[in-house]
Amino acid sequence: AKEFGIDDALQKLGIKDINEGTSTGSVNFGSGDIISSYSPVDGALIGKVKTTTASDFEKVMNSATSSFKTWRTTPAPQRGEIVRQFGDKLRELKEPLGKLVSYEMGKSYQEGLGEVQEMIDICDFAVGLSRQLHGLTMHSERPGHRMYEQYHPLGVVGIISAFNFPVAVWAWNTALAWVCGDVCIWKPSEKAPLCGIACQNIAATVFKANNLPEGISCLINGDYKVGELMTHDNRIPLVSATGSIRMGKIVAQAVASRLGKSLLELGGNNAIIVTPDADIKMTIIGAVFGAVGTAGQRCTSTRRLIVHESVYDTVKDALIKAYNQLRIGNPLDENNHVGPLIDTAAVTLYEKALKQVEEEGGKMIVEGGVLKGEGFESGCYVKPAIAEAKNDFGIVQHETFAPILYLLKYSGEVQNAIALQNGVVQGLSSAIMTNNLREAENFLSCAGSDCGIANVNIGTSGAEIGGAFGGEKETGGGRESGSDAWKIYMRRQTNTINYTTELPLAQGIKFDL
Ligand code: UN1
Repeated sequence: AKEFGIDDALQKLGIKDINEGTSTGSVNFGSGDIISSYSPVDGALIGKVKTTTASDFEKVMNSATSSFKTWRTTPAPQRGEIVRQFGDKLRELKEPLGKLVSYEMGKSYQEGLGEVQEMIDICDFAVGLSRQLHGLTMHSERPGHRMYEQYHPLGVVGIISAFNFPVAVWAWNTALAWVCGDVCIWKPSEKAPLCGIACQNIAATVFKANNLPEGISCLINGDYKVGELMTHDNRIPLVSATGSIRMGKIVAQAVASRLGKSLLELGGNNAIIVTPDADIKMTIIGAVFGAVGTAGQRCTSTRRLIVHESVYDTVKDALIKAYNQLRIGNPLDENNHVGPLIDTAAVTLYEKALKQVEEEGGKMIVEGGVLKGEGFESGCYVKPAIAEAKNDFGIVQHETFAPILYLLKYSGEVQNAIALQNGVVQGLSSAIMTNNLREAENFLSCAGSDCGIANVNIGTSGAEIGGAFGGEKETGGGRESGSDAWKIYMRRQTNTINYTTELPLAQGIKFDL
């Protein structure tokens, strides 16, 4: 890692001590066990982080609730100005942070930079939004009355994020929540805790420079038990969680049992439909990036290709050719396309999935396997694989967080492909490759894709921040990032004001004293 400047990056991000347990600022009160973060790139220890105990959490909560009192009364455009400064710091630190993301998580350096760019983009979006937290005005049915609605800050927002987007998903939530006047407590994935420390350091610098309490941004560390401190705590009105469907069901039930709100962004099982009219060159780029980018560890990764029988062999041959050209290796080396999986546990799940697809009758057309030898010492590097399969295979119905692509065939009308695409429990992202307007519009219609994201002539991954991001069914129904996703971070209040000397009742009710 040395030759790629990791030491320098860590230093720029304020991560100094790899042995003592890295702690930062005043709001990381960790005094619990230590998590060691190892890089999947080379297996080396990057740093150690102290976890948050229940009593540490009380201190964090106190810091968050007292900071909320200051922050909620700071005018929204001024809150936007703080987010603008935060975005500027991210611009300054884009390279070291992108590098840390790449080294701790394993995605390519280009994708690491792209992730930081998403953070910058959402900051810009949030700055504009800070002057546009609009409510509606209504016409009262009573004379001399005015009715309107306003959005107030909600309170402490809990954020639970996953290892695969260790910094961007936090930023989508926190940048919006901050301009909305909320304070945030973030539990990053225990698989990428240093990314959390780095972001907290950046946020803390900005709050300090503006004489604002650091508790507007709080960090807690640890596994699901630390997350449970948030899901069960009724001082946290909203918990935003990104991760597996299994995790989402537990979070949703815990938060619902105290009638809190949750924003869930869970698994995907995303497909690209390739119709007879598809541009094959575009299809291959979109499908290969979607399937092997981030080593298949995006919730928007392409897991299924649903190909019309008339172009099936052409697509199959082009895919095999493209996969043969993939270079797998150190993601910091920009010559490589595919980096490692997050850890060896993920490698085991990948191997199990490959075994299962064959047991269910699938046929490998690009063989997988775990890479060994020089450069692959971490044991986390695997070969992207493609299997011909059927949609109703158990393994095809399941989201395996690895670069395995299932090739499915359809015949007849586009509706048959749409039925396959919708025939899974997940509903995050979907795409169709076609130059046929009738097929495209069918896919986008109410009888078309049932996903939160439906693209035409674009793959399933790589969404821009300007749209609302999330999905239906077991993907959890939440929407983050752009459009009007901000509304969930605020509480809505309806106000009716009477400026007469009479007190008429609504619905014309007579009540004379
Ligand atoms: C995720 O995998 O949790 O659309 C988020 C994309 C990225 C975000 C993915 N912008 O692929």
